[in-house]
Amino acid sequence: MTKTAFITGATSGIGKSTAIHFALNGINLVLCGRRQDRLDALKEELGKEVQVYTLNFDIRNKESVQEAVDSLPKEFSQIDILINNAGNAHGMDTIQDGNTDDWDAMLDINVKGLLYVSKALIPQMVARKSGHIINIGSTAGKEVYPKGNVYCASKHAVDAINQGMRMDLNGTGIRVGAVNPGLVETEFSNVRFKGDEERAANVYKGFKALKPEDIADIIHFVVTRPYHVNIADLVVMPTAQASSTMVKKDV
Ligand code: NDP
Ligand code: 8X3
Repeated sequence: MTKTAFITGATSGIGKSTAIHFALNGINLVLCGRRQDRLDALKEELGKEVQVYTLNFDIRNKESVQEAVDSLPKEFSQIDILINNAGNAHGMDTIQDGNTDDWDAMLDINVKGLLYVSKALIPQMVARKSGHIINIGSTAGKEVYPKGNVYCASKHAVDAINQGMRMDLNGTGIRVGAVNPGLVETEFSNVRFKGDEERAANVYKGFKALKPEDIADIIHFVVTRPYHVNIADLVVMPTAQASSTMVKKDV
């Protein structure tokens, strides 16, 4: 039976690549983000392969999240796969120099937004006794690096929520797992460094970073395992990376 995936943060990077990969593999899509032009372009492109519906909302706003989910037309209202992907780092500063608006953004989007979307979609999965939730964590949720403080805290929270969700949903028929990437070349660093293109590009210079397609391929592998197989927690890094602070770069 054709499945439907709900992907947050589908307008860029990992979410966008996952949408493309899913479409090429026959999974219908509900694509979410705030940039309408990008949602429209994706609908136009991927609509040639599968059924696509787009939702424009800010995951920080719990009323908007619920309204968006409630607005889904009947043919998209059964969500089989939830990819909790929307998120970013905002700034990279010591704790003493950190910007409190950046802290709010990271905790409100990466943690609370993920919770709001999950809260809106889990009841229907529980009622149907099926569903698959993939939480996109990070190596930053497994270890902390200098100046990563609040971003790492937000991703450690995703790690905890992933474990807690899996426990609370045990026995409901819903699978819960996390995919935790290391360095992936997306718009992530452009957002983190607030449009400083050179600083963003430097993050991925001198080694072969992961591409969003690499993560999309892994996510598709995770969601296509037989029902009794749940990939609970997966960490993936570029070969050149050994930890958040150890990357072999050719200079
Ligand atoms: P991108 O910046 O390329 O994509 C981020 C996506 O999140 C965009 O589609 C953006 O859409 C969406 N988004 C951001 N804020 C909001 C918001 N308030 N409401 C709704 N949507 C929002 O980054 P990545 O693809 O790299 O990041 C995706 C996930 O992967 C994040 O959770 C990130 O933490 C995680 N990750 C990234 C790694 C990396 O090295 N790149 C490594 C490990 C994890 P729009 O702006 O249209 O709303
Ligand atoms: C993104 C990976 O190392 O830039 O989550 O924090 S890192």
